[in-house]
Amino acid sequence: MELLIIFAFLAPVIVGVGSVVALDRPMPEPKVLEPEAPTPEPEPEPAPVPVEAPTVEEETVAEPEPEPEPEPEPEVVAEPEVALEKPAPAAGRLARLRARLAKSNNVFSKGLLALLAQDDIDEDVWDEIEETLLMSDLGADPAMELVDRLKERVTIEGAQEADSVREMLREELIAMVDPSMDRRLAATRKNDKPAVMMVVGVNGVGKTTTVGKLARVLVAEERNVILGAADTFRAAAAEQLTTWGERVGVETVRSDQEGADPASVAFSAVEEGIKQESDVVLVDTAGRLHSKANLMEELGKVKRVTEKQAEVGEVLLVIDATTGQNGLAQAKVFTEAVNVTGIVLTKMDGTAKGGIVVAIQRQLGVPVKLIGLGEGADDLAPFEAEAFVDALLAS
Ligand SMILES: Nc1nc2c(ncn2[C@@H]2O[C@H](COP(=O)(O)OP(=O)(O)OP(=O)(O)O)[C@@H](O)[C@H]2O)c(=O)[nH]1
Ligand SMILES: [Mg+2]
Repeated sequence: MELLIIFAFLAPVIVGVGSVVALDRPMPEPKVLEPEAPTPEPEPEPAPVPVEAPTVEEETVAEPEPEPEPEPEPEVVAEPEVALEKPAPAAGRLARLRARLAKSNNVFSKGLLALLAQDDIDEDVWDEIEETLLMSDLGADPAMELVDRLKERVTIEGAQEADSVREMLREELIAMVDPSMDRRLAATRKNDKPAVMMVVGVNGVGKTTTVGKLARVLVAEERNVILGAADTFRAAAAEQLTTWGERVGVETVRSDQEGADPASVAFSAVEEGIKQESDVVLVDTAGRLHSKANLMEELGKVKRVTEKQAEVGEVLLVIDATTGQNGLAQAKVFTEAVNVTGIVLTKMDGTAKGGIVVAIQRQLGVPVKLIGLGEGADDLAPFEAEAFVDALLAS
């Protein structure tokens, strides 16, 4: 059973990544090797260096003078490898973490159910129901639609016991979240090359954390993963990513130079992935403001250049769920700059409202594929419509 779910989550390619991927490619330029500006010479060991050595060690080695007596260089090198973490499998995480979600969402489990369970629901009550739905970040159109559907059912089926009202609401919410959307991740090699995923979004939404958590999910599925630190904006960003990777024995390709061309780093990461016959290359990018046209353009370039190596089968747009409807306008610009194939909604463990899932999918036309439910390393869950709604309705 567990295995089946895991399979469903990561099976895309076997069944039909073709279709997942076919939608998005706006056909990059012909497959010439030489990327436009960035990678002047891909072959003679380009600037981005595959990282392995912890800085600590390098410092010890670089020490010019005879080593100070207290610390002989103990083989710290071996330590990280021995201490590799074993990430938890992803299957069923949403159900397991449901309490985190329900915490901030009692709008559904309390407010709405109480209103619907009344014997006589008059127009005022329906207005109140609609308001409650709006407060859940569902968005105006879906809220109205849901009220209409509930009205229709209450009219036909009459007043109901609390349990049947809950069931009715559950069914309608699941329909709104849309269980038919394809939420599988393209995480399997294709055309003899790694599956490449890019993670994009505005500043601080949780991109790097998501890449780190996702790498763990993939490692738990025994996939070989390479990380690409294409956030060259801050030196700390590559370090942050490298740390995530090291915890589970995953290598990070990064540049030594701050401000290096992100497209070049992404290119090299995929190059390395091809060389190592990795299953997946995960590329982290710098946070950027949707209103900065040049930065949005840069994102398009990172993708185009990366695709000179291998198709980018998945572009995950990370959205901080607590920003509610505001996050949506930003998101729209991203979908225009790159072909977004999936949404990762982070910080759903905070004050976020569950309705945001529906609003995002409706407005962007892209499925929510993963949700972040905490800062813990394994607090990233594959999105499942039914488990999600059950969590919303749990009291
Ligand atoms: N509570 C909670 N915190 C999260 C979640 N995902 C990420 N965070 C936190 O959000 C903060 C920012 O995360 P990062 O991964 O650095 O965000 P980023 O998008 O890479 O940031 P930039 O690269 O600076 O744009 C960190 O403190 C994370 O721990 C989540 O699902 N829940
Ligand atoms: Mg980051």
